Amino acid sequence: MEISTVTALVYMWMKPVLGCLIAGSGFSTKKQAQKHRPLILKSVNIVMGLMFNPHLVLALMTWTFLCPSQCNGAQVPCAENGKCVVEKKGVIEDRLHNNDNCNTAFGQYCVCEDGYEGDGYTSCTDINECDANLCLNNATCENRPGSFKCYCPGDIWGSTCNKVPCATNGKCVVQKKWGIEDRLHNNDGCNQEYGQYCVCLDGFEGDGYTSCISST
Ligand SMILES: [Ca+2]
Repeated sequence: MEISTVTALVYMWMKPVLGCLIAGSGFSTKKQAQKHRPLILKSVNIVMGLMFNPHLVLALMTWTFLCPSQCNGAQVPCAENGKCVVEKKGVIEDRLHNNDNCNTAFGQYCVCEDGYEGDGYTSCTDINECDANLCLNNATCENRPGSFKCYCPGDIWGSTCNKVPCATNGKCVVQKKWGIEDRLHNNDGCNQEYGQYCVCLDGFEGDGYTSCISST
C-alpha cells in the first residue's frame, strides 16, 4: 500500500476526532466554532493532500463539508433533574429538543432545573428550601423534590404564607419613598413579601392584625 493511501486512511479515520477537538474544545460559542472549524479543517486537508497525494484534496474537502454529526462537538448528557440550555441574544433558552445531550460546539450547556443545585452534568440535588426559612409567620415548611410547601396558620395564605388579613377597622399600607401609602387594591390581604403591613384606621387603636378598637 502506498504511503499516500495509508496517510489518507489514517487521516480519514482520525478526522471525526480531529473535528471534535477543533470544534469542541477550542471555542466557547457556536459562532466561534462554526467560524473557525471549516477553515481549519480545510487548511489541514489542503496541506495533507498536497504533501501526500494531490488527488485526495477534492475527496478530503468533500469529506469536510459532509462532516458527520459527531464532529459537531462534544455531545454530553445532562444529569437527572438537569436540562440543556443555550444563550441566545443574552437570553437563556431551554434546548427542549435535545435535553439528553448538550452539544457544546453550539454553545449549549447543562444546568439544574429550578429547585435543584449542582453542576448540571453529574448531579442535581434537591434544594431544601426549609433550611432558608422561606415560610413566614411561623408556618410549617415541607421540603419537596424541586419545590417546597408552606402550611399557613389561621387566616394567613400565599405561597410563603406571605398574605396576612388586617383586623376589622384596620388597613394595609406600604412605605414608599414619599411616605406611607394605602394599599387600596389589596385589602383582602397584606403581602409581606412586598413590605406591606397592617395598621388601624384613624380613630382606632391596636396592632392592625388582630384588633383595632375605637379610641374615642
Ligand atoms: Ca426542595
